[in-house]
Amino acid sequence: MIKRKFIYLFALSLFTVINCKAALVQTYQSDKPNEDGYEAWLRYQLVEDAEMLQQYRSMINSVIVAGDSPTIQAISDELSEALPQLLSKQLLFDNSFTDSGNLIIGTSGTSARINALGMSDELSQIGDEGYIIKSATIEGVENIIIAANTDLGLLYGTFAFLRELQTNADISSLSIQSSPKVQYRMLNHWDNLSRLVERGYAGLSLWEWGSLPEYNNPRYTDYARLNASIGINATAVNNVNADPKILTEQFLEKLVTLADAFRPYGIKLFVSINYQSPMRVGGLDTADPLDPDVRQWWKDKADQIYEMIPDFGGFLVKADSEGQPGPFAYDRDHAVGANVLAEAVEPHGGVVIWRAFVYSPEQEDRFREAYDEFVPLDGKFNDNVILQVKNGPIDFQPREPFSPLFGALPNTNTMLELQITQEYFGFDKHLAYQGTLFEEAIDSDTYAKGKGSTVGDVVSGNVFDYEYTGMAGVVNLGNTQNWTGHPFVQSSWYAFGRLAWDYTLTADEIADEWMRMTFTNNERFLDPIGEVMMQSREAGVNYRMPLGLTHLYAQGHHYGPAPWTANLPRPDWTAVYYHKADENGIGFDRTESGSNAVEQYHDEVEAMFRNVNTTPEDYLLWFHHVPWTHEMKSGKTLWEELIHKYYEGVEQVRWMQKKWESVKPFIDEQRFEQVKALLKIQEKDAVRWRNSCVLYFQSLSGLPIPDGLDKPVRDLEYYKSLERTVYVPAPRYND
Ligand code: BDP
Repeated sequence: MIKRKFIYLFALSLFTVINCKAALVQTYQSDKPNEDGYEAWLRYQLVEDAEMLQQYRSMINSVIVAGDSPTIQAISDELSEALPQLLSKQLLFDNSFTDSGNLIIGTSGTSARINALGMSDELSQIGDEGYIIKSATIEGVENIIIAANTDLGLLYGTFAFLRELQTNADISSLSIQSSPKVQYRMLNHWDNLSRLVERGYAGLSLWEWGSLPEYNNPRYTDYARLNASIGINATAVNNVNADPKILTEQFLEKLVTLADAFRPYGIKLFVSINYQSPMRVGGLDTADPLDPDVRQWWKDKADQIYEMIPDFGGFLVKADSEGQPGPFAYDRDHAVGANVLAEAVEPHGGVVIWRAFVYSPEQEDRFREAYDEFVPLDGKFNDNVILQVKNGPIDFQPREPFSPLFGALPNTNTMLELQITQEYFGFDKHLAYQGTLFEEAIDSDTYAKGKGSTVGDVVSGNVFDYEYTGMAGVVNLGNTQNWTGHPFVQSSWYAFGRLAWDYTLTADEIADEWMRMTFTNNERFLDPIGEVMMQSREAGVNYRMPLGLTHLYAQGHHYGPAPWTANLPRPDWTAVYYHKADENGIGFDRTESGSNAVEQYHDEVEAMFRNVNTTPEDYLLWFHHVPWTHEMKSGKTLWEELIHKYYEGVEQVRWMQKKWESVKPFIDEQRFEQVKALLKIQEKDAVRWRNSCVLYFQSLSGLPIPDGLDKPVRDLEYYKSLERTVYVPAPRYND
């Protein structure tokens, strides 16, 4: 009897197991084919919304592209690839005008039909790169037209139109006019000639120096397409810690192939140069900018480059920073140093982008340095020099106040440098959409000319009358199939381009666009993952360095926590320099009782940050050293608030994991599983960050972990040991 019962139970459980497995497999499988992410946001899948699909199919029957240039060819190629897939229908691509709806693309010079619409007023408002997309009745037929003043404007308009379809927008009465708000919308690659990418976590450099110039890898064109689709029009292809060899004839020839691949897509090529190039590859015995031979060498070099690449953008320069050579060796300042290069490229219409990322071991407060070095030079740079300033005064930290240089240089073209690659945000492992960080930086009010002089307004030349304007994004693109490693790093690349085009867009709307194009238009995906994206950066701040803490990273690779770091050759490489925690309190005093860096801001901002009560709590420890008992707005003590934030960060990651789990049915398995696995790593890392910091700060404050929060099981020594034992793959620092 017992035996029979056992067999029966065994059979029943076997049956249940098999059934559950079947059920699991069933819900597990979505009907989406696997994707490797190579196409990024240019996926051109069949339009998901049936009503919209119907609308598009009826409105677009023939495509008419006027003109004849490599850019026009690129437009035709893109449309003939995209439209049949998006609409799953055959269209005419032979420029025939049908009486059932056409897509007409041209300038008033190349298209008689567009010319006949008499759009000169509208066209005069959009400049060289802008576009107009609208519905227009021509010869009694409803058409959609894309008009611009140049072929490049048409290309941007084409991608914008495709975006409408990809995001399933209603196109029945279109009226879009758009033009970029800054001139140079640029990527900075920190790629070494060895193909290791500094702070890049997505494989080797895209640029295959070994097979260039002969082999034009089609990936270069896909790179250009993706960038042009978000309005990027410039790229510096090599590391700012530059190898002088980039200027040798051998490498210039290789660069020609890249420039040729980028040109149809409107992307100008820049190179980062090493300031000692005249010596290192030019055979001179000095690189003094005022030496006549050096001046001549740069002129000759520029002439040679422009001979080979007529639309070459110019030079990007990191000088006298982190050991890079520069004009200081000859007792010349940054302006003298930059101007010699500027003179060399000026006859060819080139620019010199001079970076303001400088800090020396002598300074009491690294925050102050760039401002103190560059403000006295305002007005001394040639007109074709642009100063490139990182968003914050230190270095791409999870949260920084804006750099006081924005708004302090009325006579020096100033552009904004943002970081897309997640050097300080968990590399290719953590989900941390940077759109919100970019938006926060861009929207910061400098008060340079009273309220409403945001960083975006400054770098677009609205506050001061800059000759050249721009934004640069440091990217990690590599030869990994999906370009960025973590699929969501693509969203920060996308957001950078969209914001560089129009800094008034919001991170939220950009995230929505990106998700629709990259994953699906299904609201059941968009709602939860939109929330995840919008909170992801804040989660990263919370589990690493909330309330204005900075730079608690392990030295070198910047991945894991090491708030205990002290006694390095330079104090500003240690964590204790930044948090200044002891048994009484924590934070960097930048008021008059400390470094007084707050004085670098315009009055209104200075007043806000100078006063502990008006400093937003997110920035509190950036500007004030406060006792652990300091009362926060919530009524908690600073100590309690800090610990709660650390715990909240971990909970946010767990919440992100749950949200991700909920969208399994709506996307392909491959990308679902990748992100899921990465979130698991992120959760583990977040716990490590939290416990390391909480235990370390507790060792100083002596205060208990607030009630209701689980105490870490392991002790501080264990977390310290992880700094030595956990391997972190990071090119240049470990390999
Ligand atoms: C820091 C990076 C370093 C870069 C430097 C820079 O750690 O690798 O070379 O910035 O911007 O963030 O020059």
